[in-house]
Amino acid sequence: MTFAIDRDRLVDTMQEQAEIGATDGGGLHRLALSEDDRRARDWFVEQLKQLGLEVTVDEFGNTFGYREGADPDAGTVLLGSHLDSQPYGGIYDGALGVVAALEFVRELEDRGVETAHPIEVVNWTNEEGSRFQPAMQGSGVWVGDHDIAEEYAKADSEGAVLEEELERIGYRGDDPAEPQRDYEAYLELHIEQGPYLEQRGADVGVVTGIVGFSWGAVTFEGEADHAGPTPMHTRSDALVAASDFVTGVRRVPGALGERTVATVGSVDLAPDSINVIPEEVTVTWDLRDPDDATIDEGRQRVLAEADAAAAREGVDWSFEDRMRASPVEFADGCVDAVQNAADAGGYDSLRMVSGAGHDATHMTAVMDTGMVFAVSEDGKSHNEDEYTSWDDCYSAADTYAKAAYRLAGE
Ligand code: HGY
Ligand code: MN
Ligand code: MN
Repeated sequence: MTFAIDRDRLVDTMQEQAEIGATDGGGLHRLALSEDDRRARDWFVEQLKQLGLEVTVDEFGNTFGYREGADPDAGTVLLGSHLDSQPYGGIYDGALGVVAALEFVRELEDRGVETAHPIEVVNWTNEEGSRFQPAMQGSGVWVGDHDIAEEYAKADSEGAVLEEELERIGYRGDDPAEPQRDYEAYLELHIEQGPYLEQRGADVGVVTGIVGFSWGAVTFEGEADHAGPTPMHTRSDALVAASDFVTGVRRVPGALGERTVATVGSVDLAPDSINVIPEEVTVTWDLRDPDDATIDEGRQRVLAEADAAAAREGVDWSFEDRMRASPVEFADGCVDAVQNAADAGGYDSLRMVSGAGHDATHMTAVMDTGMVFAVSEDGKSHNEDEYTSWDDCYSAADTYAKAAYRLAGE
């Protein structure tokens, strides 16, 4: 039997979820543990209940829907992604993976198929790492890469504490945030968020692994003073040092690998007044590469840039690491299941490493893991203009469903 999902229902479900936290610009503002994240979670739980799945929420808000399999001894196949978004993100990032997992189970129900392996659908807490760092936080706690007490104590830029926000939205569940079952494999569908599939004219991505990360923040401390009477040569301007650092970070990848990328994405300064010399500026770094040693080398170079910039302006500086994740490779069995599914669907596929982080990064620590990519038009993402055509959404979701069906077995 060729297993295929329902295209119209996939589109309808995508449009339904996209209304929760919708922005005027056609994107999503659905920050982790916000009111809109709560509404998206409630929507997700309702979908799970309609499918008759056993719903559980763990103590970090990771939310699961479980479906029995025919073989009680077979490991559970875990499917899903995340529903939280960037401040002005697109409607596909994370959501397409959750919806594709739901559509797969809906198709099993429609066909009355009982798979050999149990199936579980998941929505991970705070994949984006925008409001609270690090990224992939919920899945990281679940596999034991983060200490839950430390993550509970994290605060956002307004001072809201993660643990209180989780309780406020009603998603601090009872289950321990760790595997409660024996798992066979994890499979995640996600948009590529880069240009390679479109450039090569491929329909779907067969993902073989994910790059590693170093995230951190540097704080420059100068001296607030009056913008008028203070002579230029006596100033200690934290923003001048930070600006010097930002251009330095931009040069770091050129000295390393061809896949190295580095970004300063967030700036916070005080006192933030037009006629006061900036006293304190905090800027973040996000450095990635497929090779672990290159990431460490890159982090050292970033810190050297901070030291040089501070010295040139005569200000103090300090830093804190915010995240360190090593590159991961996916299990051959999962990569082959995705490749065979793409071939069975008649899709042109491209094997590739993900430049974006995903919850799949952490899953490799506890089970065989694989991913399917959907085309991102113009490679755009983390932007309201993020776009994947419904045809491309379907090609990837159909590949995903076929691969999940292979892993779950009849
Ligand atoms: O940062 C990332 O790559 C992911 O979007 N959290
Ligand atoms: Mn994502
Ligand atoms: Mn993202």
